[in-house]
Amino acid sequence: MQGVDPAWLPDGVFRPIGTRRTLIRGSGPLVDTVRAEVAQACARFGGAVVRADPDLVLELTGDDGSEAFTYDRRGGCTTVTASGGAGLLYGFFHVVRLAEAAFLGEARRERHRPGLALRMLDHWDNVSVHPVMGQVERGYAGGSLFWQDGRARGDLDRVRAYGRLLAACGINAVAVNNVNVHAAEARLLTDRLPEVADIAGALRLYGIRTHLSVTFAAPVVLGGLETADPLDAEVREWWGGATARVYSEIPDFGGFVVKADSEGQPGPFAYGRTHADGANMLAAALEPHGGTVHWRAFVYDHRQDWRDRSTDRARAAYDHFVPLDGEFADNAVLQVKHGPMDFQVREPVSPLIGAMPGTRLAVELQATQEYTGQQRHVCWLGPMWSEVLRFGIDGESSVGSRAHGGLVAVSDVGDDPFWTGHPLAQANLYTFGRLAWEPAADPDGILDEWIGLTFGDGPAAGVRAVLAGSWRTYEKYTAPLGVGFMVQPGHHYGPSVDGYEYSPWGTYHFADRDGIGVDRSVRSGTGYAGQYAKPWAEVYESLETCPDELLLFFHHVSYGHMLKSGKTVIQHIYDTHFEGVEEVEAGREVWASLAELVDPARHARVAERFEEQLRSAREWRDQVNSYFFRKSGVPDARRRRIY
Ligand code: GCV
Repeated sequence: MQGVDPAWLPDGVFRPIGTRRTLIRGSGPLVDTVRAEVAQACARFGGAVVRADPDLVLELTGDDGSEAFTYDRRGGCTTVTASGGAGLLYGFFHVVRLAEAAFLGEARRERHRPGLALRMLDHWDNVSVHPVMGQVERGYAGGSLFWQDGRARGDLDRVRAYGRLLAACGINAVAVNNVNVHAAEARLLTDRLPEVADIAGALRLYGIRTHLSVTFAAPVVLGGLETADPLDAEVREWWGGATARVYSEIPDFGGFVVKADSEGQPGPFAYGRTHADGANMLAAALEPHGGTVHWRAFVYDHRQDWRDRSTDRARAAYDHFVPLDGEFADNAVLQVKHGPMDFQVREPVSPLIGAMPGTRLAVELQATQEYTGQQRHVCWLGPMWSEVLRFGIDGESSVGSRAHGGLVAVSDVGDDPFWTGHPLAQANLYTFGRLAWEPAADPDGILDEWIGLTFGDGPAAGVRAVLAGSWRTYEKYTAPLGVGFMVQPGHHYGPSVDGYEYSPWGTYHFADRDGIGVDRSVRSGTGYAGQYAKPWAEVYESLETCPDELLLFFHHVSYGHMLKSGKTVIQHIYDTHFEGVEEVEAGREVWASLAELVDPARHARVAERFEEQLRSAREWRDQVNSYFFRKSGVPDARRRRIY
């Protein structure tokens, strides 16, 4: 596609396959996709699709829908076998990733299967441009890939190319519209369904199922009923009929995503019903067709009085949903944000994830960088996500192993030529897919894989240096020690230490002249720390054992409080903010040194973003340092410039 960055699938990565003789056995739509891929690579590099004497065999042995594949290397031949079309597709991309190594060496047999069955991207895309949120809510990569001029795109080439990129990192589900469902978008469920079907048709070629965000009020706003009460027979019938019509147009439709009773979206509370009642009604409508409802747990009071110290937003999801454990239908998945607040650069893992053993949970991450630099800053989130997925909920079983309902990320993609606005933000998308496939994978290995595919060897060390520590760098120059927010209200870009301090959103830091932080202990605070299983409830409860990086999330301490690092809180704030900016300066220099080794357009885009990142990081440093110097009166031990 002209003018569009090839991301992790540049032509060159197909050379090892494209120069070989490949035998393809089996039939079906995904085998056709694989065959077309191989044929295209051979046309470019001189290999062939053959009937005998192959170097590579790609074989579909059945049709059981499995995504697993076997990779086998023996007698100078490489074989991928799968019993489902998707497995063959993933096996093909596995060979692409291995490059020459797929055709070297002897006697290797490996079985690959995804750790999580559902690996999904949620797009917060609006069909029409929303007056406040724009077309893509919290989108930093241009307009929507799916919707243009108030309709589904007529030309779906870009959507197909997106599907291809996603399949190459293992993603198998996409929700195509915003969880805040506005008037036009509500109709995607009914009279505008053919537009969704067109998109689903393009994504299906790469094994991706399409999901739709729906409004809980649909029976009223679309069906003309007087109620959306989930226990009302007519309402249930309406949903049953609407869902059946979806499946008649999109037989492999994945299901619904629902944000209910959250930030103004309608939900079951209006009818005195529980969230299990609401989710189960939709689950019942989807069940005959094999679909799933993803019901979001992001339910909290966004009209809180800041004076009210008894309400703690961090507690909300647990308080609302844990009493409902065991009540959700088998095809209802509760989708939980990975942290208790809202995708801050540092949050503890949501205690809900460990507290609902009788419910299928999906964990939601945010690839779109709402609070992590909005794709103007380099911030590779792989280490943070990996920490979340490997977190031992009860000291043992990991989040990754509890996410039976899958791993979901809010997509960072738009119609930008580089897909993600900041070209290096592609690494987040890729890392998400690979971690969803293998939640225990080493994120650094995934980063190397992405760099190798996207850039080749030349600039690899430099690109790695820019990305590897970028999440910690971002953390250093923004809100300290897990306290979060301190962003400009509304758009959430750039610093405003008190921006949300006296607001109704429940996101406070409580800084005064003596100290800072939120007391969430059981002993003297909101009791949030007690929502964790052992050992975490005790670890977080105590000032002695609470990890430094989360200290202000769990405790209110004085500026002179000594961290485990041996620094006081105030000196930590000063030091990290100076260091963070220095690290951005260093990253910018490294990037500049790669000019000859990186495609000029891509290089220029990143270079331009680095200028803004540096400006913004300095602003963060100076506002945060000045704020705390003025509040505390404690000077920087190193006497650096604070305003
Ligand atoms: C789609 C945060 C964001 C909202 C988003 C919401 C959610 O509050 O700022 O834009 O809405 O999360 O996850 O539903």
